[in-house]
Amino acid sequence: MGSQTVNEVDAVVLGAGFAGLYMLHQLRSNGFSTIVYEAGDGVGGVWYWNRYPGARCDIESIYYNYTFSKELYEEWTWTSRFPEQEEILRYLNYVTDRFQLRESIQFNTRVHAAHFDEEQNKWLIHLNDGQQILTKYFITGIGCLSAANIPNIQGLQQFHGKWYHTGHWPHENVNFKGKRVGIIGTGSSGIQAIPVIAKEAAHLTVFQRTPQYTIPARNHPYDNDFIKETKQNFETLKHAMRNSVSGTPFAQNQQSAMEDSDDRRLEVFEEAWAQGGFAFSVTYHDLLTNEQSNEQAAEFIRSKIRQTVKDPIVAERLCPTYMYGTKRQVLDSDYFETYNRDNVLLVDVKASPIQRITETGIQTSDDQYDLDIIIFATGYDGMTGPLFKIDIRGRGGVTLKEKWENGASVQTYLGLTTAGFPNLFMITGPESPSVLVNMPVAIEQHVEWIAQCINYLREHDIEIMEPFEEAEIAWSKHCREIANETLYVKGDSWYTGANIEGKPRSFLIYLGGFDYYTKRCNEVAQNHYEGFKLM
Ligand code: N01
Repeated sequence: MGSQTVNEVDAVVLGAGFAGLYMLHQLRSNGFSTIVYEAGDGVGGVWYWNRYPGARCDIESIYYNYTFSKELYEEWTWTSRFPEQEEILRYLNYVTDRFQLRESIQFNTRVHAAHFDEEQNKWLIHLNDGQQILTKYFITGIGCLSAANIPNIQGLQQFHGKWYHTGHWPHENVNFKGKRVGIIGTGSSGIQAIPVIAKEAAHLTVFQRTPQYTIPARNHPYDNDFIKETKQNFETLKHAMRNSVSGTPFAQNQQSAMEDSDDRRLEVFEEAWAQGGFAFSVTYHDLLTNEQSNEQAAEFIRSKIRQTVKDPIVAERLCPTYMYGTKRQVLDSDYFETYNRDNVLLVDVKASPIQRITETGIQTSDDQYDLDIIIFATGYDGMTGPLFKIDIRGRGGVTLKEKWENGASVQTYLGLTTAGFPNLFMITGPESPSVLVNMPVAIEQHVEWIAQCINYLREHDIEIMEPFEEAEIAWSKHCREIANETLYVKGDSWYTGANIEGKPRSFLIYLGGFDYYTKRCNEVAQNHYEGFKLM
């Protein structure tokens, strides 16, 4: 579509990542004129933006891909267990070309506002270049983690060196050779980047606020026989993933960690540790519901840190004390080992907080650290952040931010729709299973449901749909009730919004299981979209 002005389309989709690409494919296949707006100059979404050293997915590649096309699954061959950013980006470009999607994507274009016009029953979409586009269906595929959090640390503008956020990494190579690098943040991004940068930089200072429970990924190349067998089992695999709790074909042990003897539990943890990946998190069913079980997992990981890190003071600093898993589980490659290197220094910024950034580096309450490069691996304003960055207004000109009281009272129906915002669909929206499910599988389920729903509206001559308020009140209550039975809500993480200063605390992920969620969405559709006003 290039830079051509579009006056009206059936559907506008935001974002050309896993979600936007498949949504486009579905809508176009069903005969709806559709345009995707993408802020970047290429497809890929999160995999387009996150080009930091060491960036790779921590879901196994044979599961972290589309399953809607058997041919596509057979055509593409992943090279290793945990795919690198560059390989996933190549895959998404392949998909884009394979299904001729590029022609319907307008790149370098941000949507800054979307207002529902009650007279026309259409959305008026405002683009950053001043263009306006009218559309019947407005669908967001902007991910849960696309609004970068760059902490407001005094003095950043005065810094003479270079600085980067992991989620806005430059396309050109960043050269660390001979450089003194500082990295703030030890979440998934920081923990992937630290071992890689440490090998290249002259010196690396890690500014850690909260240590992490991280588990070895144990990445390895795939062998041809394994790939062949996986492709042959495509239908079984697809069925297993789409009917699972987490979007991956892993069964959770149904036992409590407290039911096993100390020796047996140790064996179970050791086996999972050796296996790597997310095996550890499914060793027992109650690691995130029973504090005693949780502590067993936590202490096991602490023991591994103490065994790995040679300096006992550094090892203690790296030992987390919060409940295991209440921040997202991290997988690493040689993370703790990196602290045995002579050129790596760990600074505990909880004990001595960062006070400001100076012309030459970072000053904490204890010391000044001279740096050439500062990396912010400081995460995202998750879930609501990407949606609130856009001025989305529904009926009566009410913004989504106002309706949801800045995040304090988010209410959705199925995590897909919200009352007062007709024909707005949010792929992996707040209160859907989203980030606690294998994302491509969660995305496919959402996209297929939305596409089927839009077909239904066309077939039945229905102009607009939006949920009844009672339906979304019930859904939100259901989400909160399940979450409150878990330890997740007790953690300070981006899951709860605790990572963003002033953000209302709220857990916005549906924890009832992807299988149950899918069943519920299907029931709603089969019952002629019960819970929705169809007009
Ligand atoms: O962000 P995070 P992330 N001063 O929020 C620290 C996905 N992901 O980009 O814990 C000092 O997890 C903060 O400290 P604290 C994945 O879902 C996946 O790493 O708030 N420190 C924390 O250590 C992941 O969970 C993959 O005390 C500050 C860190 O910054 C999500 O993205 C790879 C600070 C932020 O950690 C986000 O991960 C990468 C401050 N002012 C990401 N502000 C894979 O698939 C924040 N911090 C592998």
